[in-house]
Amino acid sequence: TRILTVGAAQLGPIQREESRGSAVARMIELMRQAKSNGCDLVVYPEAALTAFFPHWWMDDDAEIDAYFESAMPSNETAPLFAEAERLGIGFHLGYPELAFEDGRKRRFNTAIIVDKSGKIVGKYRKIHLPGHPEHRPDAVFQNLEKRYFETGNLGWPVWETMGGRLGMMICNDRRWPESYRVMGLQGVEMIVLGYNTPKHNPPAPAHDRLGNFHNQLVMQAGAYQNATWVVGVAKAGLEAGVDQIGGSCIIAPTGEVVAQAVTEGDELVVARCDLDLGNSYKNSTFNFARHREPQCYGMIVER
Ligand code: CDT
Repeated sequence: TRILTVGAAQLGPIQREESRGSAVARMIELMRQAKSNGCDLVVYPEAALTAFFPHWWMDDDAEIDAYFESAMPSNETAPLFAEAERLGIGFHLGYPELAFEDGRKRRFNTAIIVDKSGKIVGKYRKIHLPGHPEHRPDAVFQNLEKRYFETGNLGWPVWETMGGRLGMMICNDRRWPESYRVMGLQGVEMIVLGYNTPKHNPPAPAHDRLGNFHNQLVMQAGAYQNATWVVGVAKAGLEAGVDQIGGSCIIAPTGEVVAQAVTEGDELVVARCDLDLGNSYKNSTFNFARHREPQCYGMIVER
């Protein structure tokens, strides 16, 4: 057995007027709880430092950029890195990233893995961006990720760190089997992800009653079908007028939920994860080399 003890650090709402410093202080409190619960790694939500701004329309470039980080660590997140290093605990953090690449400013919905020495060992940029680029003034809230972010350009690598093979995805990525499978093909042992998922889906309100079910359904299926742990962490509760699901959970390679949040506030959920638990699946039912038939899967990448 190879045990990686993980803390899913769910955050309750962060209101528009709350500073990043205040959000980071809440995250440090959860990090300390994680350490005292024996965690090696603490996992924070998507875009964890502010209210989830794709839920409202902004025209002004400077106003948009103010929600992004152009350096990591930034001044406001430096205390989180320092505390992690002091405690000797790794963490996963989602944040909007302002990059200067290919001679222009680019915006991504990004996440990182930081190891126990405080070093950034992996970076991922969200690939499946939900929502719409145009203003929908009649909707009760916006879902403007297609306006504020570009499609991620880093693929889905996996990283050997903290004794395991770890990968990342972000929120909407978890609904797509391809996200898991690309990492599954690299032998991933734990996928960490954060999410901001409204309870109400304006284009399809009939789905609203199924939000928590679908959240769990996709992560459990992804975990089992790829013989990997999945750690999904919410920013939950009523934030800037948008009510978001909680349900942060840690899912085993068996597909079973082993720990789950019971509130919609700041809450730490802990599990001792045996990274070898997926081996019997990787060697039998999901022995990809033996049982996959990729010559039949072409349509998946052709359209
Ligand atoms: N942040 C994010 O990706 N949220 C989306 C909302 C889409 S509504 C089905 C999600 O997939 O949870």
